[in-house]
Amino acid sequence: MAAAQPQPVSHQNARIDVVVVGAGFAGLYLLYKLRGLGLAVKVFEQGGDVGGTWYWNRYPGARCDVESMQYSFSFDDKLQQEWDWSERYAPQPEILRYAGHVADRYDLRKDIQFNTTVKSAVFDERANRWTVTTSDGQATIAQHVVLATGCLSNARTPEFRGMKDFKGKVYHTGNWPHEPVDFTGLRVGVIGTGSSAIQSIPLIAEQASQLTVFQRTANFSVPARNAPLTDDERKSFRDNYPEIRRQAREDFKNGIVQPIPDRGALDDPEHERREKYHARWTSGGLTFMGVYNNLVLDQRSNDTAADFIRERISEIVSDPETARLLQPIDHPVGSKRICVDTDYYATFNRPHVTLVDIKAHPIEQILPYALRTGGKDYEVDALVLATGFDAMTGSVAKIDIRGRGGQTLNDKWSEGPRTYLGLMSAGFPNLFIVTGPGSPSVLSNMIVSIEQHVDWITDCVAYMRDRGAEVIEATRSAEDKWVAHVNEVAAGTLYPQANSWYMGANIPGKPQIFMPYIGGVGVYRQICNDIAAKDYEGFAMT
Ligand code: FAD
Ligand code: N01
Repeated sequence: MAAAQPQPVSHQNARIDVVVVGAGFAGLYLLYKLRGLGLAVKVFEQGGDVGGTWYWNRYPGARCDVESMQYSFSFDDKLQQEWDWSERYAPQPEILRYAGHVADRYDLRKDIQFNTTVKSAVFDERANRWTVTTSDGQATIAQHVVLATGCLSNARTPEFRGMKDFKGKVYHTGNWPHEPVDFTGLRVGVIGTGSSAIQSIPLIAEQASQLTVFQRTANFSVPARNAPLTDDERKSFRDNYPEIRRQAREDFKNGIVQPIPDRGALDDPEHERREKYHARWTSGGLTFMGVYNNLVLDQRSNDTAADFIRERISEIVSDPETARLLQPIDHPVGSKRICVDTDYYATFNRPHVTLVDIKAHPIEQILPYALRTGGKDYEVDALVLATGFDAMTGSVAKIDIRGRGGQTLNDKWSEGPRTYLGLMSAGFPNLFIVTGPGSPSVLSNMIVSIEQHVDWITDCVAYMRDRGAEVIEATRSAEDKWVAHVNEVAAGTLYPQANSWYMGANIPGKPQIFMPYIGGVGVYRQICNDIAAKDYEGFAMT
């Protein structure tokens, strides 16, 4: 069957080698690297500027939870030596400024078309070219397409009965207005208690006259202990960057350099274990999960960490019933991404902050100025939806992608995403994905994973050019083996026990498959490098 052809209004771009979709960190680095090969690259970005995640998520308190000295590009030593991060975890405006600085520094904007959504990409098997159509009605023909569309870029608004009747303002954390939002004097309702909610709730509580938090599932959160970075701290990173970056790429499963003892939680007597948990709780941040090397592998070990956090919650929160509700009981700690907060639990001690359990009593209806649950109406003037994303596949699925024989990627992935290495999907030649399902991606410091994928893709394109190859495609057998491996590794951990967005469980009807690869960034990098060294084993190149 011939591939379906799009109906473009007009053609543009006489010769484009690579179309990149998205101008977050992945898109920016892709443009920089591919341009370095002398290729003609066109980036389409639906937002009005670069930055991706940091362009869209402008809610109060938004900041990274991987320390900024590590959550930053490593590809240019001058860049990492010159950029000054102000805090241990930079706030969103600063990360956005950094993305803008990267774009300006390497003169990237001239090849990025903003406010333009990629609608479809159709592969023409005779010409071996993709036709990419965009929201401005244009079609662009390119040899390669790279989806740098982001894993957490498709904000999800659940359907609540009566939502359209609500008379107040509604905000989604993942698509926050550019102008400041002032909640002073307002009764605010927040739906959700994931990372976005946990970062924003303490700040919304500063302004709101009444804050009601609607919680379906309690989450584990550890204190960030954010603080300004001192010159000495910055210098210590900068002086040691070559080794720190090497370790992040090779030695640490999640691409974050941190002390990880070579022992499991049950190898220590209880009092030592508690001391260690206390030490990490006091130093703050995601590294809490690195106290022991088996917390996501062994249930009993995990229980010790979960119990420790639950104890801290009951210590911080004065009202016993609120403390009980805030204690997660239905998933192992770390099987959903652990949250990192500043004063989250203590916020519930404020007299104007209320926690409502919508697991026991799901939201029944939204009324013009209230939210009804458990037969009771909670009055609100504004609603904040901190309800997350259609993660990992959501933004890809919104593009009508047609590969060989006109098959759509959505059809192929109808029972869950299938990729080889998270980088390509069989039947979709010359279409690459950055941090796609089947790669370490969201389980890692994403900039480490983005740089690794972009380097691999760029090397692959250069290899093809050097050999005069036109087409690269994952083989079905290599893909099948990889998917089986990804599932097998996941099954040996506690991750699949949680109803997480890693599993697609937050989207009604989405197939439930653990999407990222848990093998770790170092192991994964080695696998990718070995495959490239074996002339791209598992890929067909013609
Ligand atoms: P994105 O930044 O999501 O960029 C993708 C871009 O593609 C978006 O701008 C989007 O508009 C565009 N796009 C999508 N579809 C289309 C289309 N069809 N047409 C045109 N454009 C399109 N990761 C960490 O490692 N550490 C952290 O501390 C951390 N903090 C985070 C905090 C928040 C609030 C969120 C939501 C995520 C966080 N992440 C973190 C994950 C974060 O998404 C990545 O670190 C990283 O920013 C992803 O970059 P990206 O370029 O791959 O994707
Ligand atoms: O989204 P989430 P997020 N009715 O999916 C609830 C990164 N990030 O934006 O758990 C009622 O985690 C849902 O409840 P439940 C990070 O990787 C990082 O907060 O499904 N409630 C949950 O409580 C993170 O993991 C930072 O029962 C509904 C919440 O909404 C990822 O982005 C900051 C509902 C969604 O939580 C996503 O985080 C922010 C419904 N119909 C984000 N639907 C950092 O700190 C959903 N919920 C760096």
